[in-house]
Amino acid sequence: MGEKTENYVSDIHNADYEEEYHRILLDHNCLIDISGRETESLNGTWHFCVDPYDTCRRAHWFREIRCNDTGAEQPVDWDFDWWERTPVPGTWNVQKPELFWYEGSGIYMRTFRYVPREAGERVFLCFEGAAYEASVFLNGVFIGTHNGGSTPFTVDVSGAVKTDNRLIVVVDARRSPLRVPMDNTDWFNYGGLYRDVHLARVPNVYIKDWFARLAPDGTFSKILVDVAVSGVDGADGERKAALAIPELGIEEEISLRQSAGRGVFAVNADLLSLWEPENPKLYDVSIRLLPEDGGPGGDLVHDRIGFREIKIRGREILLNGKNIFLKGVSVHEDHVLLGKTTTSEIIRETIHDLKEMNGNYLRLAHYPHDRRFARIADEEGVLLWEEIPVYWAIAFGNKSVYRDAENQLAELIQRDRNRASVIIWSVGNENPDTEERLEFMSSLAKKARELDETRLVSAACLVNHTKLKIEDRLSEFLDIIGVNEYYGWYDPDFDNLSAIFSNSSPDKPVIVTEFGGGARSGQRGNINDLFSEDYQKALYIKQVETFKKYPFIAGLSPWILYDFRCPRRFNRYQEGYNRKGLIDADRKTKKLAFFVMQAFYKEDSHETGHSL
Ligand code: GCB
Repeated sequence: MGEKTENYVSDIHNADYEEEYHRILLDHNCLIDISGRETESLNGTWHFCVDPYDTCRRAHWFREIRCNDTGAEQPVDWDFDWWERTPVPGTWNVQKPELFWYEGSGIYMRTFRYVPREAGERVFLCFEGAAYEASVFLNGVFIGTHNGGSTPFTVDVSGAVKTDNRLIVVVDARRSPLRVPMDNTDWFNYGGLYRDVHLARVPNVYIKDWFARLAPDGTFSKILVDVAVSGVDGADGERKAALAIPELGIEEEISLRQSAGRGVFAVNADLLSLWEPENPKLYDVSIRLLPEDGGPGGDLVHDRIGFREIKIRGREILLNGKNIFLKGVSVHEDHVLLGKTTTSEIIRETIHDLKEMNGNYLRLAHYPHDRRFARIADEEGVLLWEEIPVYWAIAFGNKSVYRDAENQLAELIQRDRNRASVIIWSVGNENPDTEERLEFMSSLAKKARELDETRLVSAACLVNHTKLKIEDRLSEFLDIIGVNEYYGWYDPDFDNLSAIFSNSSPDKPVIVTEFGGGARSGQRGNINDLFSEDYQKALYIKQVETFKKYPFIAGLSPWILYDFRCPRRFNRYQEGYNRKGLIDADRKTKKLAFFVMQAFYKEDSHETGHSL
């Protein structure tokens, strides 16, 4: 805060106004599990206004105070109910042409009615994603701020909610070197309240979080379920929680010491049918918190959950004890009409395209995609790599940047750890091999294991171009080494690719997390014409022929399934898009290289040396 002179006016002289909104941070500690609950949607049309100077937060517009202390009406600069309407979920960039390049703050406002159903119920507002920083205000009161553009956050508004409510959310989409991702990315910076918003009601004592998985003990028949209860009162009483998986005949009660509010179910499930791509078996699983008097009611969460084991053995990836080759492709969350907003239909179409390519695996790059993705992948039997946007040159030396990254990782893991489809947590992409980065990303890898001991940890790394070798000090901390390489594109000397693989003897599986080249859909030519489909096809043929020779390659996710918007790409073929897609940005028109991957993924294991 600057010096308060006699002519000080807080709204215009307080240069540190943001401090006030960073005092209550909504992070993974505030998250509650909402995927297993009935929620009420707050989607629809909200009022919206751009706020390039962040005046709503600087000048406290959200208080909606029209009169000064003496009661005189003031010439206020806001008019929430008059402002235009915009869809939520929605990113402002695609609502109208003049907002396409807008990267500042935006103010969203809606009203809603709330009528309590049960005495003592708690009320949460749940946001699936707001890019990048979001400050939430309810009925004129600041509730909290969340950082990170792709993970969910929830906020307890039990003390602030009324019958008629005014909800204001300021979303700040500025790019900054101190954010995760930082200001330079190879994708479009969509802003806004672009994912679902819900209201959730829970009893005063409620299940905050739960984690159900197959015990990683190689028996394939033991299920572990952690449960964390919140809102417990009375320090030393006992509460019981009951787990039910009817199809497996499982009904189990455990006692939770209220002071800790945590417990673990460990149950035998001899009849378990394991989840796998060919048989994505899901079970109805529920947990009920039994009321103290042992009667009916009590908080209940339920979900459809698959059980499987993912491990590595030497250079192999084992799913349920069997070697599996990850036949994948990378994909961004980007849509010509909707931007970063997605729908269940779009997700299903994406999975359909993967399956048409004979694939079984998707790399969801470069940030957590919509919650529904993993849920649908669970149903469809698709394996997933999920990633946080620790991309390129993050401010690795900065402690608050680390906290932001670690929190995004924790929010992602808490959101998706009940999803069998997710097999890999990625802690980043293409980062320079410096000391600071090693410290930062190895800590993230440790954190991922601490939060979830049942999945593999990886990162998409660069190769050592000088030594022509797979070499990155981070690999010591990973289960799988991800390798991005662009031989035949950014690195024209294709022979170097074989040199890199021949010079390397990794002690763990390698996934080629990226390779590829640009092609404008419909642009034909010969195999030397950059940006033609023919060039891209020839490049893919050479790449897959090379991969066949190296059995330590346990999976592939070429770059990328669909062309996507990118404000760094403006040549005549690109016109604002990264054109490395195997399918055009229309998500329909397949390029020739698509069929190269389709044929490669169809091949038999003994021909390739891989367990395809
Ligand atoms: C990469 C990045 C990816 C880019 C891609 C490209 O290595 O990981 O985000 O979009 O290259 O097209 O250059």
